Amino acid sequence: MSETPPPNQPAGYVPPKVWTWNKDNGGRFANINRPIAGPTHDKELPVGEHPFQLYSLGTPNGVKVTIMFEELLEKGHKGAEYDAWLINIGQGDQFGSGFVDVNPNSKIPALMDRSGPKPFRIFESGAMLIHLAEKFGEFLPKEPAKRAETLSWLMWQMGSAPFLGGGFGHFYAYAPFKIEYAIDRYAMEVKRQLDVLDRRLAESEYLAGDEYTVADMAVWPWYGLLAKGGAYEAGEFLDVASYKNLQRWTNQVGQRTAVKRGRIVNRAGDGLIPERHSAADIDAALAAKTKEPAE
Ligand SMILES: N[C@@H](CCC(=O)N[C@@H](CS)C(=O)NCC(=O)O)C(=O)O
Repeated sequence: MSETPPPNQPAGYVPPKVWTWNKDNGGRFANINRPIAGPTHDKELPVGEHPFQLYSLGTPNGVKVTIMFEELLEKGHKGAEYDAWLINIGQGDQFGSGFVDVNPNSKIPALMDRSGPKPFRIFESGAMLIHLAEKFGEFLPKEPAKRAETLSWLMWQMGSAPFLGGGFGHFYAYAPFKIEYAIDRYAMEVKRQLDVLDRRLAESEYLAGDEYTVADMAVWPWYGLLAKGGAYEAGEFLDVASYKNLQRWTNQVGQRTAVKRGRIVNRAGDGLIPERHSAADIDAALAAKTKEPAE
C-alpha cells in the first residue's frame, strides 16, 4: 500500500495498533456517538393509553412507522391507535435505561406492542413494518411471489440507506472536513441506488408491483426526501431531477393522506407535532398549516 496520499486527501493519518476513542473528533455527532452500548442514565419511558407506544423522532427511519400507523388508521383499524413520544437523540435520550430496554441498539424508532396481555418490544423500523402488516393483514401481500417482492424491497431499503445516511450524508454534510475519496465513493453508490429505484419504477407503479406496500413506506422517507433535494442539500450534486420515474413515484406517494399525516409526527417546528396522542393532534397541525396565508 502506498504511503503517499493521493491529491486532495488529508495527509498523515496512520492508524495506531489499537484504536482509541477520541471523544472530540469534530464530527457533527461527536457528542452522542460512543463505542459502547448500554444505558448512560436511568430514565423510565412514559406510557400512554393506546395499544402501541412509539418512542421516536421524525427522521426518515421514524417516519416510516408513523406513516404505517396512519395508513392503518385510515383503513379503519382502530387497534392501531398509538402514542408517539419524542426521543431527542441530540440530547442522548436514546441512552436512557427505559429506552435501552425497548431497543438495546439505542436508536429510534422503538416500539412497544401493549395490545395483548403481555407487552413486548419491537426494534428496527423494518421489523415494525412487518409486525404491523402481519397483525392487521395490510400492506404485505399474502401471495408468495408478491410477498417476496415486497420483503425484498423492504430489506433493500434497510441495507441500502446506511450507505446514503451513514456514508454519503455523513461525509458530504457532517464530517469536519471534506474527504474527496469518501464523498466520491458514497456519491457513486447513492447514484447507483437511485438508478436501481428509477429502473424499477419505470416498470412498476410501486416498488413491489401494482400495490402500495410497506416497501414504499420504508423507501419513500429516505429516497423520496433525497429526490426532492431535502436530504443533505445534495439534490443538485446528485442530479436527482434526472431520475424521472423516481420523481413520479415520490410525488404520487407524497400525495397520500396518511403520508402527509405521518411525516409531521415527532418533529418540532411550524405545522409539525413533537408528540402524537390522538388523531386530533395531527388534524390541528394540518389545519393550522392550510390556514397560513399564501406568500
Ligand atoms: N436500522 C435502524 C436505524 C435506526 C437509526 O439509525 N436511527 C437513528 C436516527 S435516524 C438514531 O437513532 N441515531 C441515534 C444514535 O445513533 O445515537 C432502523 O431502521 O430502525
